[in-house]
Amino acid sequence: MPAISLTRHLIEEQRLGHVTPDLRLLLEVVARACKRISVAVGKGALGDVLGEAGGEAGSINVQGEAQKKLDVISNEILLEANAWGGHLAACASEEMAHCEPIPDAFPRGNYLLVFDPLDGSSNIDINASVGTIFSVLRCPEGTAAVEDAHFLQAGRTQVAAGYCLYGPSTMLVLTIGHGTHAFTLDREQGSFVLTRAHLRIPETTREFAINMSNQRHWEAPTQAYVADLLAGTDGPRGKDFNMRWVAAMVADVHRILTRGGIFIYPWDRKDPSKPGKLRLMYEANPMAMLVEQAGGAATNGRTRILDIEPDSLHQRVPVFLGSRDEVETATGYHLRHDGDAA
Ligand code: AFP
Repeated sequence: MPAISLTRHLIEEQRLGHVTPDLRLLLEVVARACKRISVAVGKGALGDVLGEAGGEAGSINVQGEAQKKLDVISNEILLEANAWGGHLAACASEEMAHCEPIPDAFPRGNYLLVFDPLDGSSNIDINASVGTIFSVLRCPEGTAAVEDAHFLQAGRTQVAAGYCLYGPSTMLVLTIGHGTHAFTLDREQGSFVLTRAHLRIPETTREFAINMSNQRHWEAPTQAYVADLLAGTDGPRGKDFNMRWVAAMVADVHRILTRGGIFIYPWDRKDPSKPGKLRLMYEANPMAMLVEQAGGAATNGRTRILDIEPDSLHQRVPVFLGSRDEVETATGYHLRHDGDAA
């Protein structure tokens, strides 16, 4: 059986009516940009790509976080690659305060692209996994000048979502609403090859991912849920759980898509002004679509992530995603707590 490239996969999806020619082009362009980012990441210390952006003074992004050189390089690669193809109306990035419409010099398409150009960038300097996360929305019909408000659509309206993981191998994981599929970059050929079609997340799990150092800041139902996981066979769950934390959501979610588990970044009291750490549009929505398409579930502890109506481009949310039964259990702790409190 010959290898199925990403190009062939998308052409077959187009024949089935699952993807328009413009969306196919968009996804090919994003994949090409990810190959360029993969090369930049792979150069490491030899490529002058490590460390902070902005020289001595440093550079801070709209999230108030220090930017790494590779954050800036990856952002520029994605913007440049998507500017001229005629498939997009505008891009929004975790690294930019506002959306960036396609320059007037180029034709405008009907899609909006949202991305976190380099997720987990604190891992760059220790040579651990990082990734790019992206989401595609339709530009509302009749939009003359694209503004941030046009991006504020619930995650269930995404037409495609994916990530590229720059790990020991580079992998693109993609959904266009017909299953979640994984492609591995063949570095000799320079193309992504389908290596796992229709990923399925096991419904039950014995593995969880959370940054335990924040434990004292969590709200009561999150404390109770994790305490019961930690109690193992001695507690109400009656089984032992294992824990993993890569500190790059792409890598943690990739493990869950591969062997199951629950990923949690809950609300905490460290900075009560922030309703969670992760961004709805750049991280939670695309990952929730990929996970649901693989048979898993994703909530903010109370509500399905994909049903949250965004109120701003850089909105943050708590995230519980992965194996369906475990996400339902964790969500149950929060809903019961709210019910008791009421
Ligand atoms: P950066 O891309 O800004 O480094 O953040 C990555 C991330 O948002 C997400 O990928 C991780 O799950 C999470 O941060 C790790 O956060 P902690 O450092 O608080 O554990």
